[in-house]
Amino acid sequence: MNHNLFETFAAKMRERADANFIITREGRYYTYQDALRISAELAGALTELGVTQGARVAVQVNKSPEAILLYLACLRIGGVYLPLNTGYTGDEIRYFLKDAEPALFVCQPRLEDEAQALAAETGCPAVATLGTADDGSLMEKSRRAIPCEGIATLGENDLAAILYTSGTTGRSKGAMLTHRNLASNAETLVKAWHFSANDRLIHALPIFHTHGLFVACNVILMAGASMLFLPKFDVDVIFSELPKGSVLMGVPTFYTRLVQDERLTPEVTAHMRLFISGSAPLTSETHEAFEAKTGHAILERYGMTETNMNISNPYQGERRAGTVGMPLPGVDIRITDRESGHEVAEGDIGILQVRGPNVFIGYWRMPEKTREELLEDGFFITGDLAMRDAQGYVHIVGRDKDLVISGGYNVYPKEVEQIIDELEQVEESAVVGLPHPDLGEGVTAVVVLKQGCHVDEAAIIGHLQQRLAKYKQPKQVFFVEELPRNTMGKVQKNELRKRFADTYRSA
Ligand code: MLC
Ligand code: AMP
Repeated sequence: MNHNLFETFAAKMRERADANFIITREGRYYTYQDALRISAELAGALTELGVTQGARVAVQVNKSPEAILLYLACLRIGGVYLPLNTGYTGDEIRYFLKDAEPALFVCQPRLEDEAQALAAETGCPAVATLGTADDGSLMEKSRRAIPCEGIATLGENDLAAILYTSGTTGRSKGAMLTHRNLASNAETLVKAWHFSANDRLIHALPIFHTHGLFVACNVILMAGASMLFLPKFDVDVIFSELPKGSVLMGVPTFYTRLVQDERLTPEVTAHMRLFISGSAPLTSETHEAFEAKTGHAILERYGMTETNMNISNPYQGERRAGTVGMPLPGVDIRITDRESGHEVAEGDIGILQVRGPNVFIGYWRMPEKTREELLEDGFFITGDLAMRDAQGYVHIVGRDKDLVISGGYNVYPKEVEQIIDELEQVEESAVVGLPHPDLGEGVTAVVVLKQGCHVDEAAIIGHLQQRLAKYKQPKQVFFVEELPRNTMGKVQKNELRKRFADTYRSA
Protein backbone atom coordinates (compact mmCIF):
# COMPACT_ATOMS: atom_id res chain seq x y z
CA MET A 1 0.00 0.00 0.00
CA ASN A 2 1.20 3.50 -0.84
CA HIS A 3 0.99 5.49 2.40
CA ASN A 4 0.90 8.83 0.55
CA LEU A 5 -2.84 9.49 0.46
CA PHE A 6 -2.83 12.03 -2.33
CA GLU A 7 -0.61 9.90 -4.56
CA THR A 8 -3.04 7.05 -4.15
CA PHE A 9 -5.98 9.29 -4.93
CA ALA A 10 -4.17 10.90 -7.87
CA ALA A 11 -3.60 7.55 -9.58
CA LYS A 12 -7.35 6.88 -9.41
CA MET A 13 -8.18 10.44 -10.44
CA ARG A 14 -6.09 10.15 -13.60
CA GLU A 15 -7.66 6.79 -14.41
CA ARG A 16 -11.16 8.25 -13.93
CA ALA A 17 -10.36 11.70 -15.39
CA ASP A 18 -13.63 12.22 -17.29
CA ALA A 19 -15.90 10.76 -14.63
CA ASN A 20 -17.81 12.86 -12.14
CA PHE A 21 -16.32 13.13 -8.68
CA ILE A 22 -18.75 15.52 -6.96
CA ILE A 23 -22.09 16.79 -8.15
CA THR A 24 -24.58 19.07 -6.44
CA ARG A 25 -28.36 19.24 -6.73
CA GLU A 26 -28.06 22.58 -8.50
CA GLY A 27 -26.19 20.84 -11.29
CA ARG A 28 -22.69 21.98 -10.40
CA TYR A 29 -20.12 19.24 -10.85
CA TYR A 30 -16.41 18.49 -10.76
CA THR A 31 -14.90 15.65 -12.75
CA TYR A 32 -11.78 13.92 -11.48
CA GLN A 33 -9.81 15.86 -14.07
CA ASP A 34 -11.21 19.08 -12.58
CA ALA A 35 -10.33 17.89 -9.09
CA LEU A 36 -6.72 17.25 -10.14
CA ARG A 37 -6.41 20.65 -11.76
CA ILE A 38 -8.16 22.71 -9.09
CA SER A 39 -6.39 20.96 -6.23
CA ALA A 40 -3.11 21.97 -7.94
CA GLU A 41 -4.32 25.57 -8.24
CA LEU A 42 -5.47 25.64 -4.63
CA ALA A 43 -2.17 24.07 -3.58
CA GLY A 44 -0.45 26.96 -5.38
CA ALA A 45 -2.60 29.43 -3.43
CA LEU A 46 -1.87 27.68 -0.14
CA THR A 47 1.85 27.82 -0.86
CA GLU A 48 1.63 31.54 -1.62
CA LEU A 49 -0.22 32.01 1.66
CA GLY A 50 2.68 30.41 3.51
CA VAL A 51 1.49 26.84 4.00
CA THR A 52 4.47 24.49 3.97
CA GLN A 53 4.76 20.75 4.54
CA GLY A 54 3.62 19.91 8.09
CA ALA A 55 1.87 23.27 8.58
CA ARG A 56 -1.71 23.19 9.81
CA VAL A 57 -4.57 24.65 7.80
CA ALA A 58 -7.59 25.35 10.01
CA VAL A 59 -10.85 25.31 8.06
CA GLN A 60 -14.28 26.39 9.33
CA VAL A 61 -16.47 26.62 6.26
CA ASN A 62 -19.89 25.53 5.12
CA LYS A 63 -20.12 22.32 3.16
CA SER A 64 -19.25 22.66 -0.52
CA PRO A 65 -17.39 20.70 -3.19
CA GLU A 66 -14.64 23.35 -3.02
CA ALA A 67 -14.01 22.50 0.64
CA ILE A 68 -13.13 18.97 -0.45
CA LEU A 69 -10.86 20.34 -3.18
CA LEU A 70 -9.16 22.39 -0.46
CA TYR A 71 -8.70 19.22 1.62
CA LEU A 72 -7.12 17.58 -1.45
CA ALA A 73 -4.86 20.60 -2.05
CA CYS A 74 -3.68 20.40 1.52
CA LEU A 75 -2.86 16.70 1.21
CA ARG A 76 -1.05 17.36 -2.06
CA ILE A 77 1.51 19.68 -0.46
CA GLY A 78 1.79 17.77 2.80
CA GLY A 79 -0.18 20.34 4.81
CA VAL A 80 -2.19 19.18 7.79
CA TYR A 81 -5.92 19.64 7.33
CA LEU A 82 -7.77 20.79 10.43
CA PRO A 83 -11.52 20.91 9.90
CA LEU A 84 -13.72 22.71 12.45
CA ASN A 85 -17.44 22.38 13.14
CA THR A 86 -19.30 25.36 11.67
CA GLY A 87 -21.31 25.52 14.89
CA TYR A 88 -18.28 26.36 17.02
CA THR A 89 -18.36 29.76 18.67
CA GLY A 90 -15.51 32.29 18.67
CA ASP A 91 -14.47 31.07 22.12
CA GLU A 92 -14.13 27.52 20.87
CA ILE A 93 -12.26 28.58 17.73
CA ARG A 94 -9.83 30.70 19.76
CA TYR A 95 -8.72 27.59 21.64
CA PHE A 96 -8.15 25.56 18.46
CA LEU A 97 -6.15 28.33 16.80
CA LYS A 98 -4.01 28.80 19.88
CA ASP A 99 -3.42 25.12 20.33
CA ALA A 100 -2.81 24.08 16.72
CA GLU A 101 -0.92 27.21 15.60
CA PRO A 102 -2.10 26.94 12.00
CA ALA A 103 -0.31 28.77 9.19
CA LEU A 104 -3.69 29.64 7.70
CA PHE A 105 -7.28 29.96 8.87
CA VAL A 106 -9.91 29.52 6.16
CA CYS A 107 -13.33 30.85 7.17
CA GLN A 108 -16.73 31.65 5.68
CA PRO A 109 -16.78 34.99 3.82
CA ARG A 110 -19.39 36.46 6.19
CA LEU A 111 -17.21 35.74 9.23
CA GLU A 112 -14.01 37.22 7.84
CA ASP A 113 -13.80 40.14 10.28
CA GLU A 114 -14.23 37.87 13.30
CA ALA A 115 -11.72 35.43 11.85
CA GLN A 116 -9.18 38.21 11.28
CA ALA A 117 -9.57 39.32 14.90
CA LEU A 118 -9.17 35.76 16.22
CA ALA A 119 -6.16 35.20 13.98
CA ALA A 120 -4.50 38.40 15.17
CA GLU A 121 -5.16 37.46 18.78
CA THR A 122 -3.79 33.93 18.45
CA GLY A 123 -0.84 34.69 16.20
CA CYS A 124 -2.24 32.95 13.10
CA PRO A 125 -0.42 34.64 10.20
CA ALA A 126 -2.99 34.36 7.41
CA VAL A 127 -6.75 34.26 6.83
CA ALA A 128 -8.59 33.38 3.63
CA THR A 129 -12.28 32.89 2.86
CA LEU A 130 -14.18 30.14 1.10
CA GLY A 131 -17.87 30.34 0.19
CA THR A 132 -20.24 27.65 -1.01
CA ALA A 133 -20.49 28.70 -4.66
CA ASP A 134 -16.90 28.55 -5.86
CA ASP A 135 -16.36 31.98 -4.26
CA GLY A 136 -14.19 33.58 -1.61
CA SER A 137 -10.64 34.92 -1.55
CA LEU A 138 -9.05 31.47 -1.65
CA MET A 139 -10.72 30.43 -4.92
CA GLU A 140 -9.88 33.83 -6.40
CA LYS A 141 -6.27 33.47 -5.40
CA SER A 142 -6.11 29.93 -6.74
CA ARG A 143 -7.15 31.10 -10.20
CA ARG A 144 -4.18 33.46 -10.31
CA ALA A 145 -1.65 31.27 -8.51
CA ILE A 146 1.03 29.16 -10.16
CA PRO A 147 -0.44 25.65 -9.93
CA CYS A 148 1.47 23.25 -7.75
CA GLU A 149 1.39 20.11 -9.88
CA GLY A 150 3.77 18.11 -7.73
CA ILE A 151 2.93 15.91 -4.76
CA ALA A 152 4.84 16.18 -1.49
CA THR A 153 7.21 13.35 -0.62
CA LEU A 154 6.06 11.98 2.70
CA GLY A 155 7.10 9.50 5.33
CA GLU A 156 4.50 7.08 6.62
CA ASN A 157 4.06 8.95 9.89
CA ASP A 158 3.55 12.33 8.28
CA LEU A 159 0.29 13.93 9.31
CA ALA A 160 -2.62 14.33 6.95
CA ALA A 161 -5.05 15.83 9.44
CA ILE A 162 -5.72 16.85 13.00
CA LEU A 163 -9.27 16.41 14.25
CA TYR A 164 -10.21 17.79 17.62
CA THR A 165 -12.27 15.69 19.98
CA SER A 166 -13.56 17.32 23.13
CA GLY A 167 -11.66 16.23 26.19
CA THR A 168 -13.09 14.56 29.28
CA THR A 169 -11.22 17.14 31.31
CA GLY A 170 -12.70 19.97 29.29
CA ARG A 171 -9.69 20.60 27.05
CA SER A 172 -10.12 19.42 23.50
CA LYS A 173 -7.53 17.02 22.20
CA GLY A 174 -6.22 17.11 18.63
CA ALA A 175 -6.08 13.57 17.23
CA MET A 176 -3.11 13.34 14.85
CA LEU A 177 -3.98 11.20 11.82
CA THR A 178 -1.29 10.17 9.39
CA HIS A 179 -1.49 9.57 5.68
CA ARG A 180 -1.00 5.91 6.44
CA ASN A 181 -3.92 5.86 8.91
CA LEU A 182 -6.29 7.34 6.37
CA ALA A 183 -5.01 5.50 3.31
CA SER A 184 -5.11 2.09 4.97
CA ASN A 185 -8.60 2.59 6.35
CA ALA A 186 -10.04 3.84 3.05
CA GLU A 187 -8.52 0.90 1.22
CA THR A 188 -9.96 -1.53 3.78
CA LEU A 189 -13.43 0.01 3.60
CA VAL A 190 -13.57 0.01 -0.20
CA LYS A 191 -12.95 -3.73 -0.12
CA ALA A 192 -15.13 -4.51 2.90
CA TRP A 193 -18.14 -2.61 1.56
CA HIS A 194 -17.59 -3.52 -2.13
CA PHE A 195 -17.25 0.04 -3.41
CA SER A 196 -16.59 0.46 -7.13
CA ALA A 197 -16.34 3.25 -9.68
CA ASN A 198 -20.04 2.71 -10.39
CA ASP A 199 -21.13 3.87 -6.97
CA ARG A 200 -22.87 7.14 -6.28
CA LEU A 201 -22.88 8.11 -2.62
CA ILE A 202 -25.63 10.34 -1.30
CA HIS A 203 -23.55 12.57 0.94
CA ALA A 204 -25.67 14.37 3.55
CA LEU A 205 -23.21 14.41 6.47
CA PRO A 206 -21.13 17.35 7.63
CA ILE A 207 -17.53 17.28 6.35
CA PHE A 208 -15.67 18.34 9.49
CA HIS A 209 -15.70 14.89 11.12
CA THR A 210 -14.27 11.46 10.45
CA HIS A 211 -17.59 10.13 9.17
CA GLY A 212 -18.42 12.67 6.46
CA LEU A 213 -14.83 13.51 5.56
CA PHE A 214 -12.78 10.34 5.73
CA VAL A 215 -15.23 7.45 5.70
CA ALA A 216 -17.33 9.05 2.98
CA CYS A 217 -14.96 11.11 0.81
CA ASN A 218 -11.78 9.04 1.10
CA VAL A 219 -13.66 5.88 0.19
CA ILE A 220 -15.21 7.57 -2.85
CA LEU A 221 -11.81 8.90 -3.96
CA MET A 222 -10.17 5.53 -3.44
CA ALA A 223 -12.85 3.82 -5.54
CA GLY A 224 -13.01 6.53 -8.24
CA ALA A 225 -16.76 6.73 -7.57
CA SER A 226 -18.98 9.81 -7.36
CA MET A 227 -20.98 11.58 -4.71
CA LEU A 228 -24.00 13.81 -4.63
CA PHE A 229 -23.10 16.55 -2.19
CA LEU A 230 -26.06 17.78 -0.15
CA PRO A 231 -25.63 20.72 2.24
CA LYS A 232 -27.29 18.82 5.09
CA PHE A 233 -29.60 15.94 5.89
CA ASP A 234 -33.13 16.79 4.79
CA VAL A 235 -35.67 13.98 4.58
CA ASP A 236 -37.52 15.41 1.57
CA VAL A 237 -34.31 15.84 -0.40
CA ILE A 238 -33.15 12.33 0.48
CA PHE A 239 -36.38 10.85 -0.83
CA SER A 240 -36.07 12.71 -4.09
CA GLU A 241 -32.44 11.63 -4.53
CA LEU A 242 -32.60 7.99 -3.36
CA PRO A 243 -33.59 6.66 -6.80
CA LYS A 244 -30.37 8.15 -8.27
CA GLY A 245 -27.91 6.96 -5.65
CA SER A 246 -26.37 3.64 -4.73
CA VAL A 247 -25.13 4.16 -1.15
CA LEU A 248 -26.20 6.29 1.82
CA MET A 249 -23.98 6.81 4.86
CA GLY A 250 -25.51 8.29 7.95
CA VAL A 251 -25.78 8.60 11.68
CA PRO A 252 -28.70 6.74 13.33
CA THR A 253 -30.85 9.90 13.36
CA PHE A 254 -30.93 9.73 9.53
CA TYR A 255 -32.50 6.30 9.74
CA THR A 256 -34.92 7.01 12.59
CA ARG A 257 -36.24 9.97 10.58
CA LEU A 258 -36.49 7.95 7.33
CA VAL A 259 -38.26 5.05 9.03
CA GLN A 260 -40.99 7.35 10.34
CA ASP A 261 -41.80 8.51 6.84
CA GLU A 262 -44.44 6.76 4.76
CA ARG A 263 -42.41 7.40 1.60
CA LEU A 264 -39.90 4.75 2.72
CA THR A 265 -40.74 1.79 0.49
CA PRO A 266 -38.96 -1.01 -1.39
CA GLU A 267 -39.55 0.95 -4.62
CA VAL A 268 -37.86 4.18 -3.52
CA THR A 269 -34.82 2.25 -2.29
CA ALA A 270 -34.74 -0.25 -5.17
CA HIS A 271 -31.75 1.44 -6.83
CA MET A 272 -29.74 1.52 -3.61
CA ARG A 273 -27.01 -1.00 -2.98
CA LEU A 274 -26.17 -0.21 0.61
CA PHE A 275 -27.20 1.78 3.69
CA ILE A 276 -24.46 2.31 6.29
CA SER A 277 -24.89 3.61 9.83
CA GLY A 278 -22.35 4.67 12.44
CA SER A 279 -21.09 7.30 14.91
CA ALA A 280 -23.69 6.33 17.52
CA PRO A 281 -25.72 3.22 18.35
CA LEU A 282 -28.44 2.24 15.89
CA THR A 283 -31.27 0.65 17.83
CA SER A 284 -32.44 -2.84 16.87
CA GLU A 285 -35.93 -1.38 16.42
CA THR A 286 -34.75 1.06 13.75
CA HIS A 287 -32.66 -1.62 12.04
CA GLU A 288 -35.64 -4.01 11.96
CA ALA A 289 -38.19 -1.39 10.94
CA PHE A 290 -35.94 -0.23 8.09
CA GLU A 291 -35.51 -3.78 6.83
CA ALA A 292 -39.23 -4.49 7.09
CA LYS A 293 -40.05 -1.36 5.07
CA THR A 294 -37.34 -1.61 2.41
CA GLY A 295 -35.85 -5.09 2.38
CA HIS A 296 -32.42 -3.50 3.10
CA ALA A 297 -30.50 -4.51 6.23
CA ILE A 298 -28.59 -1.43 7.38
CA LEU A 299 -24.87 -2.16 7.69
CA GLU A 300 -23.74 -0.85 11.07
CA ARG A 301 -20.09 -0.16 11.73
CA TYR A 302 -18.09 1.23 14.64
CA GLY A 303 -15.33 3.82 14.62
CA MET A 304 -13.81 6.83 16.29
CA THR A 305 -11.97 10.00 15.40
CA GLU A 306 -8.76 8.54 16.84
CA THR A 307 -9.00 5.23 15.04
CA ASN A 308 -11.07 5.63 11.90
CA MET A 309 -13.21 2.54 11.35
CA ASN A 310 -12.51 -0.59 13.39
CA ILE A 311 -15.43 -2.97 13.31
CA SER A 312 -18.11 -3.58 10.74
CA ASN A 313 -21.01 -5.84 9.99
CA PRO A 314 -20.37 -7.96 6.91
CA TYR A 315 -21.30 -6.91 3.39
CA GLN A 316 -22.13 -10.51 2.63
CA GLY A 317 -23.48 -12.51 5.51
CA GLU A 318 -25.73 -11.54 8.36
CA ARG A 319 -25.88 -7.86 9.36
CA ARG A 320 -26.98 -8.36 12.89
CA ALA A 321 -29.18 -5.72 14.52
CA GLY A 322 -27.78 -4.28 17.74
CA THR A 323 -24.21 -5.29 16.89
CA VAL A 324 -21.38 -3.56 15.07
CA GLY A 325 -20.10 -6.77 13.50
CA MET A 326 -16.54 -8.05 13.41
CA PRO A 327 -13.10 -6.41 13.35
CA LEU A 328 -12.14 -5.16 9.90
CA PRO A 329 -9.16 -6.86 8.23
CA GLY A 330 -5.92 -5.64 9.82
CA VAL A 331 -7.65 -4.47 13.01
CA ASP A 332 -7.01 -6.30 16.30
CA ILE A 333 -9.38 -5.87 19.19
CA ARG A 334 -9.38 -6.91 22.81
CA ILE A 335 -11.99 -6.46 25.50
CA THR A 336 -10.48 -5.99 28.93
CA ASP A 337 -11.57 -5.91 32.53
CA ARG A 338 -11.33 -2.39 33.94
CA GLU A 339 -9.73 -3.48 37.23
CA SER A 340 -7.38 -6.31 36.22
CA GLY A 341 -6.71 -5.16 32.66
CA HIS A 342 -7.01 -8.79 31.54
CA GLU A 343 -9.09 -9.86 28.60
CA VAL A 344 -12.62 -10.86 29.58
CA ALA A 345 -14.27 -14.12 28.50
CA GLU A 346 -16.56 -14.33 25.49
CA GLY A 347 -19.96 -12.91 26.40
CA ASP A 348 -18.56 -10.71 29.18
CA ILE A 349 -18.48 -6.94 29.10
CA GLY A 350 -15.23 -4.98 29.24
CA ILE A 351 -13.42 -1.98 27.80
CA LEU A 352 -12.77 -2.18 24.10
CA GLN A 353 -9.23 -1.65 22.87
CA VAL A 354 -8.22 -1.53 19.19
CA ARG A 355 -4.97 -1.72 17.23
CA GLY A 356 -4.13 -1.42 13.56
CA PRO A 357 -2.68 0.80 10.83
CA ASN A 358 -5.85 2.89 11.19
CA VAL A 359 -5.07 3.95 14.78
CA PHE A 360 -3.80 7.52 15.21
CA ILE A 361 -0.30 8.34 16.46
CA GLY A 362 -1.29 10.49 19.43
CA TYR A 363 -2.81 13.73 20.64
CA TRP A 364 -1.26 16.95 19.40
CA ARG A 365 1.16 18.27 21.99
CA MET A 366 -0.32 16.09 24.73
CA PRO A 367 2.21 13.32 25.33
CA GLU A 368 0.77 12.35 28.70
CA LYS A 369 -2.79 12.01 27.44
CA THR A 370 -1.41 10.00 24.55
CA ARG A 371 0.42 7.62 26.91
CA GLU A 372 -2.72 7.15 29.01
CA GLU A 373 -4.85 6.09 26.07
CA LEU A 374 -2.45 4.68 23.48
CA LEU A 375 -0.62 1.75 25.03
CA GLU A 376 2.93 0.71 24.28
CA ASP A 377 1.80 -2.42 22.45
CA GLY A 378 -0.19 -0.23 20.03
CA PHE A 379 -3.66 -0.79 21.49
CA PHE A 380 -5.84 2.29 21.92
CA ILE A 381 -8.29 2.39 24.83
CA THR A 382 -11.56 3.44 23.20
CA GLY A 383 -13.48 4.06 26.43
CA ASP A 384 -16.42 2.11 24.97
CA LEU A 385 -17.86 -0.91 26.75
CA ALA A 386 -18.20 -3.94 24.54
CA MET A 387 -19.04 -7.63 24.50
CA ARG A 388 -18.18 -10.24 21.87
CA ASP A 389 -20.76 -12.98 21.36
CA ALA A 390 -20.22 -16.63 20.45
CA GLN A 391 -20.44 -15.87 16.70
CA GLY A 392 -17.76 -13.18 16.99
CA TYR A 393 -20.11 -10.21 16.63
CA VAL A 394 -19.17 -7.23 18.80
CA HIS A 395 -21.89 -5.41 20.75
CA ILE A 396 -21.21 -1.86 21.98
CA VAL A 397 -23.14 -1.90 25.24
CA GLY A 398 -22.23 1.44 26.78
CA ARG A 399 -19.43 3.83 27.57
CA ASP A 400 -16.80 3.89 30.27
CA LYS A 401 -16.07 7.51 29.35
CA ASP A 402 -18.36 10.34 30.39
CA LEU A 403 -19.71 11.25 26.99
CA VAL A 404 -23.05 12.14 25.41
CA ILE A 405 -23.66 11.49 21.71
CA SER A 406 -26.41 13.72 20.34
CA GLY A 407 -27.36 13.12 16.72
CA GLY A 408 -23.87 11.73 16.12
CA TYR A 409 -22.06 14.69 17.71
CA ASN A 410 -19.99 14.09 20.82
CA VAL A 411 -20.58 16.28 23.84
CA TYR A 412 -18.27 16.00 26.81
CA PRO A 413 -20.29 16.79 29.97
CA LYS A 414 -17.29 18.26 31.74
CA GLU A 415 -16.96 21.03 29.18
CA VAL A 416 -20.60 22.07 29.68
CA GLU A 417 -20.54 21.65 33.48
CA GLN A 418 -17.49 23.87 33.82
CA ILE A 419 -19.23 26.74 32.07
CA ILE A 420 -22.50 26.32 34.02
CA ASP A 421 -20.51 26.25 37.27
CA GLU A 422 -19.02 29.66 36.46
CA LEU A 423 -22.39 31.26 37.23
CA GLU A 424 -22.16 32.68 40.71
CA GLN A 425 -25.59 31.37 41.70
CA VAL A 426 -24.61 27.80 40.84
CA GLU A 427 -23.23 25.44 43.46
CA GLU A 428 -22.60 22.57 41.05
CA SER A 429 -23.99 20.81 38.01
CA ALA A 430 -24.05 17.48 36.25
CA VAL A 431 -24.64 17.02 32.54
CA VAL A 432 -26.03 13.71 31.30
CA GLY A 433 -27.39 12.21 28.09
CA LEU A 434 -31.00 11.02 28.28
CA PRO A 435 -32.78 8.80 25.73
CA HIS A 436 -34.05 11.00 22.91
CA PRO A 437 -36.22 9.59 20.11
CA ASP A 438 -34.65 11.72 17.39
CA LEU A 439 -31.09 12.42 18.52
CA GLY A 440 -30.38 9.17 20.41
CA GLU A 441 -29.36 11.12 23.47
CA GLY A 442 -30.43 14.57 24.58
CA VAL A 443 -27.95 16.75 26.45
CA THR A 444 -29.47 17.56 29.84
CA ALA A 445 -28.18 19.62 32.75
CA VAL A 446 -29.01 19.01 36.40
CA VAL A 447 -28.13 22.02 38.51
CA VAL A 448 -27.81 22.69 42.24
CA LEU A 449 -28.12 26.36 43.20
CA LYS A 450 -26.36 28.01 46.10
CA GLN A 451 -28.60 28.59 49.08
CA GLY A 452 -30.88 31.57 48.65
CA CYS A 453 -29.88 32.03 45.00
CA HIS A 454 -32.14 31.96 42.01
CA VAL A 455 -31.46 31.53 38.32
CA ASP A 456 -33.72 29.99 35.69
CA GLU A 457 -33.24 27.70 32.71
CA ALA A 458 -33.20 30.58 30.21
CA ALA A 459 -30.38 32.30 32.08
CA ILE A 460 -28.30 29.14 32.10
CA ILE A 461 -28.82 28.53 28.38
CA GLY A 462 -28.18 32.23 27.72
CA HIS A 463 -24.86 31.96 29.53
CA LEU A 464 -23.85 28.92 27.44
CA GLN A 465 -24.93 30.41 24.12
CA GLN A 466 -21.90 32.62 23.60
CA ARG A 467 -19.49 29.94 24.61
CA LEU A 468 -20.63 26.60 23.21
CA ALA A 469 -21.85 25.29 19.89
CA LYS A 470 -25.62 24.81 19.80
CA TYR A 471 -25.50 21.01 19.81
CA LYS A 472 -23.62 21.02 23.14
CA GLN A 473 -26.23 23.17 24.87
CA PRO A 474 -28.69 21.33 27.14
CA LYS A 475 -32.11 20.70 25.65
CA GLN A 476 -33.45 20.90 29.20
CA VAL A 477 -32.21 22.06 32.61
CA PHE A 478 -33.43 20.57 35.90
CA PHE A 479 -32.88 22.10 39.32
CA VAL A 480 -32.36 19.81 42.31
CA GLU A 481 -31.50 20.24 45.98
CA GLU A 482 -28.42 18.04 45.74
CA LEU A 483 -26.71 15.62 43.36
CA PRO A 484 -26.73 11.92 44.25
CA ARG A 485 -23.25 10.74 45.32
CA ASN A 486 -21.69 7.41 46.16
CA THR A 487 -19.67 6.77 49.33
CA MET A 488 -16.56 8.08 47.59
CA GLY A 489 -18.35 11.37 46.95
CA LYS A 490 -18.54 10.80 43.19
CA VAL A 491 -21.67 12.06 41.44
CA GLN A 492 -23.83 9.11 40.40
CA LYS A 493 -24.84 10.08 36.90
CA ASN A 494 -26.62 6.76 36.48
CA GLU A 495 -29.08 7.79 39.18
CA LEU A 496 -29.75 11.04 37.34
CA ARG A 497 -30.20 9.20 34.07
CA LYS A 498 -32.76 6.92 35.75
CA ARG A 499 -34.59 9.74 37.50
CA PHE A 500 -35.00 11.88 34.38
CA ALA A 501 -35.18 9.02 31.86
CA ASP A 502 -38.60 9.98 30.49
CA THR A 503 -37.76 13.60 29.77
CA TYR A 504 -37.77 13.30 25.99
CA ARG A 505 -39.87 10.18 25.60
CA SER A 506 -42.71 12.04 23.96
CA ALA A 507 -40.50 14.68 22.32
C1 MLC B 1 -28.62 20.09 15.11
N1 MLC B 1 -29.02 20.50 16.31
C2 MLC B 1 -28.64 19.59 17.21
C3 MLC B 1 -27.95 18.60 16.48
N2 MLC B 1 -27.96 18.94 15.18
N3 MLC B 1 -28.81 19.54 18.53
C4 MLC B 1 -28.28 18.50 19.17
N4 MLC B 1 -27.60 17.51 18.53
C5 MLC B 1 -27.43 17.54 17.19
N5 MLC B 1 -26.76 16.58 16.56
C6 MLC B 1 -29.78 21.69 16.69
C7 MLC B 1 -29.85 22.71 15.61
O1 MLC B 1 -28.86 23.67 15.83
C8 MLC B 1 -31.26 23.27 15.75
O2 MLC B 1 -31.30 24.24 16.71
C9 MLC B 1 -32.06 22.14 16.31
O3 MLC B 1 -31.11 21.26 16.92
C10 MLC B 1 -32.88 21.40 15.31
O4 MLC B 1 -32.08 21.15 14.20
P1 MLC B 1 -32.51 20.12 13.09
O5 MLC B 1 -32.91 20.87 11.87
O6 MLC B 1 -33.42 19.06 13.58
O7 MLC B 1 -31.13 19.47 12.92
P2 MLC B 1 -30.60 18.89 11.65
O8 MLC B 1 -29.97 19.92 10.81
O9 MLC B 1 -31.64 18.04 11.02
O10 MLC B 1 -29.41 18.02 12.23
C11 MLC B 1 -29.58 16.81 12.86
C12 MLC B 1 -28.57 15.82 12.25
C13 MLC B 1 -27.19 16.51 12.28
C14 MLC B 1 -28.59 14.57 13.09
C15 MLC B 1 -28.96 15.52 10.83
O11 MLC B 1 -26.88 16.87 13.61
C16 MLC B 1 -26.12 15.69 11.68
O12 MLC B 1 -25.95 15.68 10.46
N6 MLC B 1 -25.35 14.96 12.49
C17 MLC B 1 -24.23 14.20 12.05
C18 MLC B 1 -23.08 14.33 12.97
C19 MLC B 1 -21.85 13.56 12.45
O13 MLC B 1 -21.50 13.65 11.28
N7 MLC B 1 -21.17 12.82 13.30
C20 MLC B 1 -20.02 12.07 12.95
C21 MLC B 1 -18.90 12.28 13.93
S1 MLC B 1 -17.50 11.23 13.50
P3 MLC B 1 -32.15 25.55 16.52
O14 MLC B 1 -32.40 26.04 17.91
O15 MLC B 1 -31.27 26.45 15.72
O16 MLC B 1 -33.42 25.15 15.82
C22 MLC B 1 -17.66 9.90 14.55
C23 MLC B 1 -16.80 8.74 14.28
C24 MLC B 1 -17.62 7.68 13.64
O17 MLC B 1 -18.48 9.90 15.40
O18 MLC B 1 -17.67 6.55 14.10
O19 MLC B 1 -18.23 8.02 12.63
P1 AMP C 1 -15.99 10.50 17.86
O1 AMP C 1 -15.08 10.74 19.00
O2 AMP C 1 -16.84 11.66 17.49
O3 AMP C 1 -15.26 9.96 16.75
O4 AMP C 1 -17.01 9.41 18.35
C1 AMP C 1 -16.60 8.10 18.57
C2 AMP C 1 -17.57 7.40 19.47
O5 AMP C 1 -18.83 7.22 18.81
C3 AMP C 1 -17.13 6.01 19.84
O6 AMP C 1 -16.19 5.99 20.86
C4 AMP C 1 -18.45 5.39 20.25
O7 AMP C 1 -18.78 5.76 21.57
C5 AMP C 1 -19.43 6.04 19.28
N1 AMP C 1 -19.78 5.17 18.16
C6 AMP C 1 -19.33 5.22 16.89
N2 AMP C 1 -19.94 4.27 16.14
C7 AMP C 1 -20.79 3.61 16.97
C8 AMP C 1 -21.70 2.54 16.81
N3 AMP C 1 -21.93 1.95 15.63
N4 AMP C 1 -22.38 2.11 17.91
C9 AMP C 1 -22.21 2.69 19.10
N5 AMP C 1 -21.38 3.72 19.32
C10 AMP C 1 -20.67 4.19 18.26
